[in-house]
Amino acid sequence: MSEPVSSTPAVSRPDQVATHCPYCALQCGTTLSRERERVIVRASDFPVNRGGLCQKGWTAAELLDTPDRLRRPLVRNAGGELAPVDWDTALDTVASRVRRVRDEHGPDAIGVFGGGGLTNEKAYLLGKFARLALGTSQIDYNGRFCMSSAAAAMTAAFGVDRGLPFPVTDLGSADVIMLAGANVAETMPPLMRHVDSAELIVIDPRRTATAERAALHLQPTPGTDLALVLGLLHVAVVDGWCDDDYLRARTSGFEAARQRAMCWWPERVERVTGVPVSAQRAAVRMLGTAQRGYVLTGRGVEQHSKGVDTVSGFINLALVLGLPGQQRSGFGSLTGQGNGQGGREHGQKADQLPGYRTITDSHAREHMAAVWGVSPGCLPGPGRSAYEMLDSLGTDAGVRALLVFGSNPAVSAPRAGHIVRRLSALDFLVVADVVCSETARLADVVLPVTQWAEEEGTITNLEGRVLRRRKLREPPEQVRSDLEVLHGLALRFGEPGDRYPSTPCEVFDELRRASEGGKADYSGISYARLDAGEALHWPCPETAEPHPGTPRLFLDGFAHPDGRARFTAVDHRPAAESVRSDYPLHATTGRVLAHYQSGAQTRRISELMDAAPEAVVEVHPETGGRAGLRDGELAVISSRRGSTVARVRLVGTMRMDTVFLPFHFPGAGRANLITNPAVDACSKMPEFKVCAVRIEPYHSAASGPLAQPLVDA
Ligand SMILES: Nc1nc2c(c(=O)[nH]1)N[C@H]1C(S)=C(S)[C@@H](COP(=O)(O)OP(=O)(O)OC[C@H]3O[C@@H](n4cnc5c(=O)[nH]c(N)nc54)[C@H](O)[C@@H]3O)O[C@H]1N2
Ligand SMILES: Nc1nc2c(c(=O)[nH]1)N[C@H]1C(S)=C(S)[C@@H](COP(=O)(O)OP(=O)(O)OC[C@H]3O[C@@H](n4cnc5c(=O)[nH]c(N)nc54)[C@H](O)[C@@H]3O)O[C@H]1N2
Ligand code: SF4
Ligand SMILES: [Mo]
Repeated sequence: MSEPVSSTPAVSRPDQVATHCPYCALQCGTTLSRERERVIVRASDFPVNRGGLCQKGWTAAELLDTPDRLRRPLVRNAGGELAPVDWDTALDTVASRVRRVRDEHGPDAIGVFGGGGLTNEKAYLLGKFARLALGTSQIDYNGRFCMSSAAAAMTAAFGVDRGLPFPVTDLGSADVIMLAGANVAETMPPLMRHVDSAELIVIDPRRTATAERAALHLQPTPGTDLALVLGLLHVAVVDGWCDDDYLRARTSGFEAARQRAMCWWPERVERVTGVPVSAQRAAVRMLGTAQRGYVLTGRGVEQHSKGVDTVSGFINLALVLGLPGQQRSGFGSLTGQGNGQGGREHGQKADQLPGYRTITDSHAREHMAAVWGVSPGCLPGPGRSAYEMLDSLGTDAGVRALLVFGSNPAVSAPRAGHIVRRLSALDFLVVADVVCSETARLADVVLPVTQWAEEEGTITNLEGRVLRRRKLREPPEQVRSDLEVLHGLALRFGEPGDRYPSTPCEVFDELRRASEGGKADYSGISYARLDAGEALHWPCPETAEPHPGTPRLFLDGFAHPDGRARFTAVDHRPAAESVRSDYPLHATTGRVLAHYQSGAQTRRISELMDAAPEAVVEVHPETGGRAGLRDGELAVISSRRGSTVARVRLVGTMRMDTVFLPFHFPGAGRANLITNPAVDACSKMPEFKVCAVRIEPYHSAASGPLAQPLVDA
């Protein structure tokens, strides 16, 4: 059934355009206008945000003209400085240096690192460029750090992975919503409008702004969600909340999952997680009695070395209660980046080809080879995952020349100190960005690219709806789009120019064909339909009558051959790193309202810097007291991988065994100096959300490398 036509009209006035926020996956609808010399952002009445925006959204235009915006290509000169050059010089330098690496070490010595903020067109062309023009298997992207655990678990359970298999607006009719490891009040504030009328069950070690709004807050030890959700499944079975008809008709594999859960009786779960038995029972009762219940996961439960199994645990719980694939209930994972959904469908992931196809599948290879006009044998196989690729940089068998489009791993990758050393060990580093990010500062060539309000394209939001990004104004003179950059580079690698179109609409038309017949089928979607205001959720195949798109997946069956959702039998295990006497506390990391990701964009916006100027660490007052810390003073937080500096914020609702650090800050304030790069064996997601640390006052710990606290380095 098609959703009502909604409000993303195309351009209505020359100085005004309907588009979407440049940041998170909610993709709030905005209207941009030029008023005198300024660009003004206003919220539009788009279904996901209904006239609301968060602080990041309404201040986004400031980045367009940030004083240190990149306006010329830069090449590192003999003196070691990044100096402005013309585009031909920059692109020729990239081509000759990359070719040299390829000649000496083979195509797999070239790596490409993409981003979930890139439009669908950019993500698609980047994957094609890597595999055809460079001939490398070594391409992955920052979405590996974001949605990979949820994607793997949802694919296993449902046969297809779309973050929300239903529109956001469906949440408005929910009576109970479980938010497991998601702090939407800070990470997607306008989403709160949709969940406000429901009773919330929030699972988070911290009492977040979201937890404040909850009817029930479960506050587990970081890294114990799998035990917790096994306990919830146990309670659901024992207390009689199973939907037996649903289990029989729509699922398979329940018995094995049930048996595992039977070993996780509530008292045992309380000992492991710290969540009282009564709270476990209350949570299951709330969801069990709900007429319209939803279970949603976020990065809090996913960014672990057992992230996939943990998400599978939450899916098992949702299945036993009969929620997924129903009109008025469901399971989903909240996609993170602007194009976090589309970014994982079009082939910038190490193991994927466009249309959400698997690169090792011979039919998929044949299909893509035909679209690209090459033989299937030309297509490389799967490459390394994001952390594995970064860890290999500059090593003998690893990647020696790297091209980064749309990520800032010097700040956002786990064990960032090590990753900066690896980036520095490369023979050659190229970064395309809008500002000179911490990663760009390490590069040999920096390519200045257009920003959201200066380009056209499409984005797929957290509900699988394809949206149009539209252009308000021309970019600065010497700035090119990522598509133009890829086109220019491909020519220099001897590729025919028409294989790399540089207009978004042409790329999209090719992407449609590439996706045809794949899981994420976009073939029935066109710029014309989107510009007419149609709400199109994939899959949307090309059919004789225009296909209405698929706002709700799985209503008639799950995407496995037998139409059933699959339970996965999972069991709990401890975090990759346990606390011990010299590192007695758990550290977890995440986000604050005012900043986005590595902060490359939001640290340049004055209102956001006023709101959150520097790295902080949240600590329970008693824990702080024992460590000799005072509110507002600097502390050093150390793990086996390194130390970071942050200003102490004593928070009475913190667990006494846990500290929290946002990861948005650079230099010595990088939370990722301490994080654990242990990855999930299946998804290769790093364990951002738990590691063992100690905390001490800055003045008693500082020496050498920490001499300049909180200063960008
Ligand atoms: N303001 C802001 N909004 C954003 C972003 C941003 O950078 N800033 N980024 C966007 C992106 S890419 C993403 S992926 C999303 C992420 O959105 P969220 O998943 O909501 O964000 P996080 O803050 O990473 O993690 C959510 C919560 O997990 C909790 N947590 C930590 N460890 C554990 C644990 O072991 N178990 C449980 N149950 N919870 C735990 C943290 O305390 C935190 O409150 O946000 C998007 N929106
Ligand atoms: N400790 C810890 N670390 C984390 C996380 C955590 O919770 N804790 N979360 C992880 C998650 S979920 C994510 S998504 C990652 C994100 O971390 P990053 O990948 O570093 O994300 P961004 O800061 O958004 O980096 C995007 C970069 O690309 C630039 N850019 C923006 N748009 C474009 C474009 O169209 N083209 C090009 N070429 N460049 C562009 C921006 O200026 C910026 O420098 O961080 C991960 N790291
Ligand atoms: S919630 Fe996300 S999309 Fe909406 S304004 Fe904030 S950052 Fe932008
Ligand atoms: Mo993310």
